[in-house]
Amino acid sequence: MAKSPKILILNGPNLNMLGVRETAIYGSNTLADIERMCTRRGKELSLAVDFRQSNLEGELVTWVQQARTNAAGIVINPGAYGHTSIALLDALRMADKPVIELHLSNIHRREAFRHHTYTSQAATGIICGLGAHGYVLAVEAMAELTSKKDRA
Ligand code: CA2
Repeated sequence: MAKSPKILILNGPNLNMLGVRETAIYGSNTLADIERMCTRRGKELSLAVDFRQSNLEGELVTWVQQARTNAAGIVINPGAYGHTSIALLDALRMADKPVIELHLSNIHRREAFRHHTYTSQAATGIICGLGAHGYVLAVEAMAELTSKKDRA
């Protein structure tokens, strides 16, 4: 049987705290709950899901670099690094893969400093404000985007 193509789902700083605090903004699902939702939907769509979180900018950059050769597409919730990190933007630009930027909250309804993200300049598409369900939508969009290109 053919191997399922893999998508990388990256989560930036503090997202390991989901479901513990600030549930009014980010919902009550934990990151482990969201990983299960993505893995399940991925299986239904014949996509393997590699789901990771880091609080370290450099580690996220390294994982994006590695995706050049070992993933068919990247979904990233960059957390606050989306608003600050040119390094992450550069890495995503180099990836040469479909990239979906995702935020649980609607960053455009929040403080002005959250309205701009550097990383969105490298994104094929952006999902925000739909909570944990946004991740499932991102997996579905990735199935479509990666079916059109060579898949890793
Ligand atoms: O809405 C999103 O997904 C964000 O990427 C979340 C980031 C925030 O800086 C972005 O502006 C929007 C923050 C993640 C922090 O997550 C926490 C979870 C629970 C408790 C505290 C923080």
